[in-house]
Amino acid sequence: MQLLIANKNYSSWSMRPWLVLKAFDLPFEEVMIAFSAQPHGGEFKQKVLSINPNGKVPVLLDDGQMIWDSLAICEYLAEKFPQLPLWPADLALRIRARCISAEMHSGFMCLRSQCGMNIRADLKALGAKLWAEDEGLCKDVARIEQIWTSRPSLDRFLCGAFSIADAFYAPVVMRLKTYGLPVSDSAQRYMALMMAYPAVQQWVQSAVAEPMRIGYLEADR
Ligand SMILES: N[C@@H](CCC(=O)N[C@@H](CS)C(=O)NCC(=O)O)C(=O)O
Repeated sequence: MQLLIANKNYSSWSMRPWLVLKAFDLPFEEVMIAFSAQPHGGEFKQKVLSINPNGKVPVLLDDGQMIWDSLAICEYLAEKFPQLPLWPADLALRIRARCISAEMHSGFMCLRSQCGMNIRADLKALGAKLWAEDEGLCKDVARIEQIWTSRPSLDRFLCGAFSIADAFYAPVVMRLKTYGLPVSDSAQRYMALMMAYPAVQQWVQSAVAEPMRIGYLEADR
């Protein structure tokens, strides 16, 4: 399997299937296509378009198939490796995992647009300003609090063991940290658990070490 991703510091969609592949120790080759300086264009776009007409990453290439959406990739992996609990084995937990992953996939637009993922940055001052001014952002974080604090056990992941659902919320953990948004003790415990998870640590270390700074993805653009 080959997983096409963009810069680890910025690409929140790439992070999700990458974490799932790593967490379950699935063999894959990572192919990084760096964002270009032009928003949604340049060499990045040309390279991605030559493989995926949708023009976006992540893309999984496997066995002659191309899967071009983070949730579809995770579903594909869950089907390909049915013996592994990519989704929880328990029906109720599996329903919860699927619902919260779908909710993340299609929602939280304020958080996603106002607080772009930028793992190595410290944007707490901007975060405080946004928190004071943006009601939509506060509502998104309140809903995330609800989801995180209703996990089955406060010392475990969103649906017990690490699953696709946690991979979907990993970029939120990064955003809350970068922008210093205020969250409850219970949410902070979940964030600490995620930050200590080996696959997350690996992604973060690579993100911090990336030399490229893409202007339009920085808050001081
Ligand atoms: N819904 C898609 C979103 C993919 C997406 O927006 N990817 C970003 C990178 S994080 C991208 O390729 N952006 C390039 C562009 O829009 O030109 C998924 O889940 O994979």
